[in-house]
Amino acid sequence: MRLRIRGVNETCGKAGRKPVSELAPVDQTTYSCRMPESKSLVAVIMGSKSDWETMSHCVKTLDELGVANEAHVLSAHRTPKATADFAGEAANRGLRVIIAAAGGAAHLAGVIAAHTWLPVLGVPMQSQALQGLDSLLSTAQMPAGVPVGTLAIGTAGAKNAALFAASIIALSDGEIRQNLETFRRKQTESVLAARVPK
Ligand code: RP5
Repeated sequence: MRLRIRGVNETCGKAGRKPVSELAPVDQTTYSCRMPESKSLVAVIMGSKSDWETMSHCVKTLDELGVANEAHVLSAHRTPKATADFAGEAANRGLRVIIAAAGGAAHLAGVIAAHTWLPVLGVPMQSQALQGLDSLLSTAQMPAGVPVGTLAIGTAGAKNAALFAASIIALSDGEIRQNLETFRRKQTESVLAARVPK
């Protein structure tokens, strides 16, 4: 028996409903954001401007380490075409690592990773509903084949994503390697210099 699939222009359900062909057309504008050539080695992408407070720590750390970077708001679900375009062009623009931060059903890092061979580091944002556990699982639990290197939830993850990206860049950049080593040395010194009241 052959199944008959209802055509899109057929009415279904209540009498008097307009066929789809008579309805106002859906706006199918696709938005893209072509990026200029840049000297950035790392791109920091966040799903919403509301992620900036956390991700500013990532950018600050990259700046401290002397890693040329750029930051953009792009969303896997609110700007899907622009996100795919960005990821698809990233390697040719000279980017070497992409850091992607999102909260909730956080598929941004995975979607970006699907469109580029560059290493993608995911930073789960602390969500209101589940304190970031939702973001962590949806960023980390990528099925085999398209990896996302996932960091900790929130500010710690934002800073560590910058340090991890710098380590990747340092494999082929002596200046960044020195900056990273200096960062580690100062961090060690400040911990050893710490004094408690007792
Ligand atoms: C995600 O949804 C964003 O990455 C953000 O963490 C979260 C909430 O976004 P807003 O509703 O604050 O724009 O896409």
